[in-house]
Amino acid sequence: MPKGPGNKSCHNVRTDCTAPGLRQAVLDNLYYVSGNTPVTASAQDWYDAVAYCVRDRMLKAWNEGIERITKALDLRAVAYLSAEFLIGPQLGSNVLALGIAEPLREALATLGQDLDAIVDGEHEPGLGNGGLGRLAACYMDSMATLGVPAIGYGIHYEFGMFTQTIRDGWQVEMADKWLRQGFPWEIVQHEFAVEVGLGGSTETFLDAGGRLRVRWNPEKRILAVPHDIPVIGYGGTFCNVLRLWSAEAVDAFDFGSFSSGDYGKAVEEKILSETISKVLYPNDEPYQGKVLRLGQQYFFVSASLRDMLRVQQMLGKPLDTFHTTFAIQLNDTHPAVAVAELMRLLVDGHGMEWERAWAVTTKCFSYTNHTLLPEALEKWPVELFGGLLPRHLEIIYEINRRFLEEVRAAYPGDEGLAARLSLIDEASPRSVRMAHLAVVGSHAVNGVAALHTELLKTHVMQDFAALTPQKFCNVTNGVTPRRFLALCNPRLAACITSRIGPAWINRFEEEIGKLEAFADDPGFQAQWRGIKRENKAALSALAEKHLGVALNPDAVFDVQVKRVHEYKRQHLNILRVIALYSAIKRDPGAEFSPLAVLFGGKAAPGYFMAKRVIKLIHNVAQVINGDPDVGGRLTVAYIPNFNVRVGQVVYPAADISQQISLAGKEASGTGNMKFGINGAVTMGTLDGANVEMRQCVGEENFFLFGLTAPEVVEVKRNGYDPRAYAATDPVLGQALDMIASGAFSAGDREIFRPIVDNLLYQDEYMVLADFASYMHCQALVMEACRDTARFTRMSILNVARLGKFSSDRSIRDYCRDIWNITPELG
Ligand code: 4GP
Repeated sequence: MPKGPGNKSCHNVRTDCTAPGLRQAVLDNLYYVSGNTPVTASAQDWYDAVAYCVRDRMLKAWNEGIERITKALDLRAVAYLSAEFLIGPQLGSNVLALGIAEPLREALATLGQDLDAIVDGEHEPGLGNGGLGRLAACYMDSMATLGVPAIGYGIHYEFGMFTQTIRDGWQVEMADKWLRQGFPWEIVQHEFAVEVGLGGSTETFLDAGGRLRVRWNPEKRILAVPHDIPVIGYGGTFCNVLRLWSAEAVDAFDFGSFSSGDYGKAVEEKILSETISKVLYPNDEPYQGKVLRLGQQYFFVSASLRDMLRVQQMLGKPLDTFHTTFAIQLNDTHPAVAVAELMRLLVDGHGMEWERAWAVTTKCFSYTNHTLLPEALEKWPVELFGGLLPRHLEIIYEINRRFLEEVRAAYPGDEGLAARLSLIDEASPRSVRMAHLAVVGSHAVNGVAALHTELLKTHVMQDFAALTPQKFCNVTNGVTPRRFLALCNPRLAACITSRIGPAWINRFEEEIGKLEAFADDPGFQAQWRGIKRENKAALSALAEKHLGVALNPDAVFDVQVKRVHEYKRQHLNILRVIALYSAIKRDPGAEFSPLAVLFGGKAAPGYFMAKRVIKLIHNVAQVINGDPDVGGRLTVAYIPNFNVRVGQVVYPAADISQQISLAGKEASGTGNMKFGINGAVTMGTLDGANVEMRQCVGEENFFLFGLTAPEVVEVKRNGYDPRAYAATDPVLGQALDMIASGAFSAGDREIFRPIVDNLLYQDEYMVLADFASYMHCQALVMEACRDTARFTRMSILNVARLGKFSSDRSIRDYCRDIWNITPELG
């Protein structure tokens, strides 16, 4: 009998996708997996029963996926190496991919259960900081949907991104124990565990053929155990795997110590080993000295490469064709040590000649850069690096020696150039430049938006771009329209499908433009507005429940959700809010269309200024929301613990999306795209992917303000003086004075002094320079919002014209320009 999801006549309890079959499967799981009946089951038991039922229906595609990679000799698969995969809640997206929402809903209803409530109750794995980790997850979704064989390799952190709670307006971090109640989506594959070494020393020896070889004798060994999570493509037929490594002790228990009575020592090794995958590091904090972080990076990279080599050997393919089996993508510099590790495995481990090994290595790797902030480019002090990875440091020196030889041959006498390009920064303390290692070891280097790639080529990596221009290319980011429209905004999705059919879900770029035909249709416009209002009401209900803040669903929802960082300029936004508040106070009777300004996002725990900005936003909110003169026309709210799940409620409810980083600082942004495809109109600077989004939607459908990247450079070159802006713009001057005078801190003039002083005397991200232009833009936004038909048209066109920003398009670009892989589907 044929089996598998989609075959409605099949009655296997693990594959049947009819409502009665699903009902039976859920009941079976409840009974046999959780040891419960519907009478005794908790919400968690129901969730588990449903999750296992859905997972069963993914296993056919999953097993076929693994067979595909391990059996097909001529297949090139992507190995996506990323220290972060922010995958978000799994149940809803897997149900969507399998297309079983309706029968499952029906089945659960007969058991007195609500599918949406079960989906909403999932605790998501927070295995990423923000954009970079979420991008990796969108790419996994697109690769599975397009039929690109891929393995995502990462770290199975025991504690993910911290949970943010707010106490008295301050961010307080709590550990994210995402595994506390188990994670039904993963399968632990003990048989593929590998040992990873750390520390120790190296020695040379002569091999049987009389060749000089090097051996690394690590001081310590840790077991890397793979946890596999299926990533199923839309349609449910193609499945890839996300393989996350967790660290265990090679010997969990030292019986010697135990029998001599030292119980603590008996388990010490276990505890030390497990710390490697214990916790995700927050970004936006200095890397210096975080030896554990380098340990994590090497740990997952080494385990992943050895896993790939195992596949290569299983296929019976010779090692010098390794690059034909795997295209290895380095997601930022976090996995860059892979370049040295693959060389070590090939040269030391398999006795390959250096030149051949280098040719294979550079054909395997490609590197994506995600940041223009110089402080975010990883550098490891040589001493720290050599202590942990002595053999890798030697290999990096050798790579560097050969590389600089080429540089000197091409540019004789230019020692300055050699020093700038070197993999080693000679300034004290000497350090290894991971971005340089990634560039030298890769055949392709890409930025994540056109402007970003341009700035990489002309500024951050100018010398490399001059040396090897052919390596540099751009792949503008994208987001998956499955999770960030079909799943998170079911009302809008149904409305779109009713007009243009369902093909947009996996052919977004090709299909979504058809919506443009309805942009001025009054009936369609009314339906569109009705949906937005319902989405806003849903978010309001949540805000009321969790924050006690009443948001008026008829107000314009103006939203900024993202990591809190000075370059993203949440403080520019709050200055605008203060200015609007002052205007109301000056003339409480004047007309003011209702506006709800919403914020959300986490600050790195050690980032003093960002945490103070969160506090300022809360204090401003408290004053404004409680002021009878405002009368609810202006409301401010901070949505705590912003994560994928919260995003899925926020994006569909926004009218205005705030993308206000200083031009030249945001590599791309992807929140901008998530808002846009849900019909929010962007208020933004010409930064990152905003530039391309504006080109696509048309300048009349985008609210632009602020300096351009070249203007930023120009103003700085001429000596930027923020105080001059505060002195000449009374609105700005007053907003700053209000903060400084304690208007939002019960008279306390100290608490926000660091913010005000920083803005007046430094203002690295030029908040004050862009303020007037931002306020002018604000007036245009309010005017547009009052013209309902015009604004609805803008909103529809934002969705219809953003087809390019599907991650499917990005993945096709990678396949064509970097990986040389032809997607099997679509
Ligand atoms: C982010 C960038 O800041 C953001 O502009 C970009 O859209 C995203 O990567 C994906 O490319 N970087 C990070 C990080 O999240 O940790 O460096």
